[in-house]
Amino acid sequence: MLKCIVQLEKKKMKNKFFTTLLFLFPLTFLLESCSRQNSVPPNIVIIFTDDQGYSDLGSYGAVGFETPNLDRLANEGIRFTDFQVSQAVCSASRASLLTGSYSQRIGVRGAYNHTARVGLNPNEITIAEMLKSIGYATGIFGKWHLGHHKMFLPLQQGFDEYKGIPYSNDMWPVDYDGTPIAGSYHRKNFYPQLPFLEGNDKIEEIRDLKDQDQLTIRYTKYAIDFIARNKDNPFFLYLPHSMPHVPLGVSDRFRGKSEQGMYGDVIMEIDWSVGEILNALSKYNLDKNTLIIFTSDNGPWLNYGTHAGSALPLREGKGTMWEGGSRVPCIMRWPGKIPAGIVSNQLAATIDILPTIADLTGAPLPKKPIDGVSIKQIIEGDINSIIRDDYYYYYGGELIAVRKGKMKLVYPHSYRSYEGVTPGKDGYPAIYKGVLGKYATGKSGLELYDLMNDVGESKDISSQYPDIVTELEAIGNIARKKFGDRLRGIKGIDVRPIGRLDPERSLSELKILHQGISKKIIFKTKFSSQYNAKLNDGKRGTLNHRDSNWQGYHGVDFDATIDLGVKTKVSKISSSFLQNQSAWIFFPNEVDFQISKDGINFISVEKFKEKTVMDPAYKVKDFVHKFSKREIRFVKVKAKNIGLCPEWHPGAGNRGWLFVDEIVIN
Ligand SMILES: [Ca+2]
Ligand SMILES: [Ca+2]
Repeated sequence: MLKCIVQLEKKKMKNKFFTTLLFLFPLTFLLESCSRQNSVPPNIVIIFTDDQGYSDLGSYGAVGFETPNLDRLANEGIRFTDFQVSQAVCSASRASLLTGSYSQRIGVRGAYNHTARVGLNPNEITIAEMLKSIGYATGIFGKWHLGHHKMFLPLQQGFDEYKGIPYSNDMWPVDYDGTPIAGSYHRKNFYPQLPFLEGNDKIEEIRDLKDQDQLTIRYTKYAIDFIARNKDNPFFLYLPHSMPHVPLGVSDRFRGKSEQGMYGDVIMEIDWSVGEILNALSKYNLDKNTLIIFTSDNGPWLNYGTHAGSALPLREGKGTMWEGGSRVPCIMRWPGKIPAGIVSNQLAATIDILPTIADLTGAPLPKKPIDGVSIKQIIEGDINSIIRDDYYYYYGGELIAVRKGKMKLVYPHSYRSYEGVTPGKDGYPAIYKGVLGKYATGKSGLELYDLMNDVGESKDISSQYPDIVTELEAIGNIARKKFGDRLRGIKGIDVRPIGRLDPERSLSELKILHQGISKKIIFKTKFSSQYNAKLNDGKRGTLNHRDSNWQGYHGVDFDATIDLGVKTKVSKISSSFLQNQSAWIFFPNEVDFQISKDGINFISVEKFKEKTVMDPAYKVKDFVHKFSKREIRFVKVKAKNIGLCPEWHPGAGNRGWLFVDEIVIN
């Protein structure tokens, strides 16, 4: 009670009531009540590594290198053995950590490169915004990867300060062995120089491995400086390391120090960094008022072999939703609050971090629905309490698996596989079937695994436990209804839009009434089975070519005729086409509108010619022909596909796509 009064009255130091209090209570008692340990919300430090495997820490069974500081963190706090990311890939995983939502809910998928025109929607509330709202200082030092355009950068998502790289450290014009290849013919020439940002501005470039070698030290230095500057106020420090994502970089101090090799050296340096953070907290007497969370964004990138970590005994790695991809190490430490040396085997996830922090700090939760739950009870020592009983494993829009307790139901799907592929070494990915960096493809059926007794997902027990399968299917059905499932062509009702750099079409443009709706269409050319939207349903496409309102033609022209059934007075014909050159979708080179009364003799009423130009923007172009009312029955729209991707395009020589969404007749 007194503590609260003291806090509330802090600003009114001079008022009489407070002076009276000073007289009434011994000064020492009052000072203790005011000390940061008791009355101020905790500082939050999240250290997030990139592609570090489940078993790449001493306390998780690392082989060939030691992690004394991380082990100390585990000895002084809680270690989770069943901790999940939302998708085993950078951008999606980061979006979940910062918003407490399944990435599927908020539309973030995959790993953005420099061509991305999307990012975490600025309307989403991040941990930084949440904590800023109750007065925290907020800083991020490291890899962002939630959109590199200004509107998506950390300063626009609740962070006071930012230093680091906007996306992955391998998105640069440098060969796997470290040779800069800018200007020469090379697949990595697709990338511009890797920018290093301060705030919203590029301040330098990471141009070679020597620059990469300094990243861990630099991020650590910035982090410690941030702690020093904010030692007297609550702060949120987010330290998303670029390492151990390839290309590996390590300073001379740790190079050659581990038995494992370069990867072990890199983890040892990260471990050193954790030690530096611990030292800084201790130096400023912040230990007892700081929650540190250490975890990784996804499992190891196994086809980099000696430059990759390990998730053993888990199955597969990064890019898959087998446990090796989705299950990551996680340690939390808060002396005095989290009992020392405890281990929880309960299911928990990065999406639970935001609500847990809200619970611990009193910060208000985001107003929009999120998916995480507070695991405060577990970290305070009730290690066996079941707070999260189910979980959805999505990857790239597909519902791959669902969990209930230790049971995991995997749906039939194709997946990237590292099995049977000889991994690469010294910074090179595997060569599979003669192609550098290619993955094998695995295929699963409907499979049930008991992760309690078979954490390596080796024994499908679905036929023995049909009731459990049914029970888990029900969870999967809820997931699909809420968030959709590309494997089954289902759109979710609870999804929120991704942030877009390019202006999106308005709702009135997306749903329209016209005379062609439900009328018969005759297609002369073949559209893709994947992009098979209707052109006579009054629905038009958004900038997302996967929104199921686009019809796609792969290297093929478009030629379709609508039969209105009877002669109809018409004054306007229009069709729109999509451009998203990063997805190999181009505007047509020619659009031809034709009309006919009998379906035999067609008159071309207007032909539009388009020149293909390099343009990274996602755009929809509406081709419209207007005329004074005429009685017609048939409308034909023809559009010429670009054919092959142009010379300047990364897909040069491969078939380009043409996307059309509706034949609108008024
Ligand atoms: Ca990653
Ligand atoms: Ca349509």
